[in-house]
Amino acid sequence: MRISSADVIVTAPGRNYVTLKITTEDGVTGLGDATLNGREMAVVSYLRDHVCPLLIGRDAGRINDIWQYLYRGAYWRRGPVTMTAIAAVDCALWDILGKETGKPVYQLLGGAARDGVMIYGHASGGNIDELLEDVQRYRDAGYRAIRVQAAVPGLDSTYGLHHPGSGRTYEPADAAMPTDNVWDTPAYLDFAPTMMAAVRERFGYDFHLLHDVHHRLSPLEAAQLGKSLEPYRMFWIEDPTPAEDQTAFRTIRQHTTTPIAVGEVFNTIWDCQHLITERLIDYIRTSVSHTGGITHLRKVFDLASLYGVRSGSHGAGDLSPVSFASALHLDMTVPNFGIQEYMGHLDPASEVFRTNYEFRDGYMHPGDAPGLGIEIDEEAAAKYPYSPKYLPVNRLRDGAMHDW
Ligand code: CS2
Ligand code: MG
Repeated sequence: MRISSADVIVTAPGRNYVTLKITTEDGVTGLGDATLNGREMAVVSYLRDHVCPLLIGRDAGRINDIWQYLYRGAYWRRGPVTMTAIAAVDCALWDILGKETGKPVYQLLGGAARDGVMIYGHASGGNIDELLEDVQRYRDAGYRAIRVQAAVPGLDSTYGLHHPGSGRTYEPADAAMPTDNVWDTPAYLDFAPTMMAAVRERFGYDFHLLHDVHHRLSPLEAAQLGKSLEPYRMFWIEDPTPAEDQTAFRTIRQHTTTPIAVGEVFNTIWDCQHLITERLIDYIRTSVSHTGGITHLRKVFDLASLYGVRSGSHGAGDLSPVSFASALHLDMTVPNFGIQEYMGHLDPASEVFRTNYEFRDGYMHPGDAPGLGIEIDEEAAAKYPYSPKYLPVNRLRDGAMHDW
């Protein structure tokens, strides 16, 4: 099982994706997602120039050793670029091991701890009526958990909504230069409880309700938000404050019982350590493709399990179907699984990535094909060339840059 080649495939079926394909001397291939939204080519270079040449000739079955070799051996550790590159290698090696042994990866990880993976879908609207219509759509489709976002009245644009005229896509990274959005915290804090009240009033309480704050509040504002949402029994509020300021979460915790989810921008167990061990959060949102792959994310979830923190991995559309398949295999096996985000992918993505996962009754299953159960059609991939695309940036009314 020696590695004979490692190739990076860059394609844009609906949005930009970077995929690592590792091939063994026996011709077995494995895939890993290496997409870092808005900074894609940094990971491409890291892989092509510094990682792929180091893999040739190595035993593909020594997944732990290769992980340590890339992490410790680089001297420069952590960070999104490094950890996304390592993740892609790690997932591709698990994929190869599955294909070699004829087993789906979740079996290699110790087997299923559940029958399926609860996912949450994303309802949104330009106003509350549109949002309620969208929630209805997810209810009809059988979702047991729904994230809700709506345009904040008085603001020209609100991040995280379906893009008008774009069908089901949203958070589209569709601009050659980042556009400026304008943000107003008091307007948002006034609006958020009315949005949740409308959703609960119409649909009741027999499904999980989630909301993403996109790192925009101060600790006290986040505490106020959490308190104002308590009557609506949120499953979580996500990223209430910028995640790198970790003691902020102590303040939020002291004031509200609304559960908190954090971690989509974290890359290692070290980033999560204090939030978990000090029980400052309820869900850890690190993803398989930005946190060192299955091998490392498993350690994060194991640490979290000691402290009653559950998993809730990031699964936005800028993580490719390869990432989503990898996440599902791990989600099947962790005892402290909480929920998995599923934003879905645009239609051209299914031309390029052949998937095996299946949605049934609110749950996803990764399927039983050997490995990750995902293939890439490189001819189709070549039809969708890369060009740089950016999400918007966020400014306050006075023009100052703000978090998003
Ligand atoms: C969002 C992300 O899904 C989420 O929770 O916060 O979509 C995030 O905006 C993007 O992944 C950024 O690349
Ligand atoms: Mg988020």
